[in-house]
Amino acid sequence: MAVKVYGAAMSTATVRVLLCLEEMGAEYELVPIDFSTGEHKSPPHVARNPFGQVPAFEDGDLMLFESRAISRYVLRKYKASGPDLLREGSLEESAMVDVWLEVEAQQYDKAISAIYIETVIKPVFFGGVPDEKVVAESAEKLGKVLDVYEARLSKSKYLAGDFLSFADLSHIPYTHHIVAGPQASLFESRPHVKAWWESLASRPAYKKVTTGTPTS
Ligand code: GS8
Repeated sequence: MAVKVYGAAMSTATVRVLLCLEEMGAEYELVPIDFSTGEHKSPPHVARNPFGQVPAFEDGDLMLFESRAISRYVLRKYKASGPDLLREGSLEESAMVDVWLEVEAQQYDKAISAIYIETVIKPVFFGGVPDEKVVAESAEKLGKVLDVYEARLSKSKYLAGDFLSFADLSHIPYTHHIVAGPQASLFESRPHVKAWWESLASRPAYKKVTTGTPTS
């Protein structure tokens, strides 16, 4: 039986999980959750994700939430059929994957998500206008994070080392939107970050998952 992802195409956390499923060539069903009717806060969905958020994930009797934890489960479950994105065969390499996944979740996500909410979610889904002060402050924060990435990526091809890992893939969902908007120069002006992004964006899994999303 195929695993199920309860989510939405505009949800960056849902996209994180779908990218991993596609990378591993897994069979899955995407069950759409309709935010416009508040389905994410409905009792059946809250039973799947107690925070009333997407994604939620079902594999038989196992129910999971939190996109990074779901993604790790997917990468372990299907490890025989796709790239080795967690590097669990090496203590050192898997530790570096963990380091850069933490950086993504604790530094990158915080800065870039605010830009995404202001410049994509607000205007596209709520007909609102971006708060330019929030955008400018977040762009400055993101620039400082990307300076660290530029230095790191001048020493290794990918974040955790000279191998693609989940730490890289986990950046795709927000970056996909921001490189298509007014903040694209944050990426284009840093040559190693630019090359890293181009390498991620050339992956078939990226193309498959992001084609057809609202702002692609
Ligand atoms: C974040 C989930 C989340 O914010 C994860 O799964 O990684 N740390 C969690 N989901 C948003 C959609 S963006 O992907 C969501 O469901 N928002 C609705 C809400 O909070 O009410």
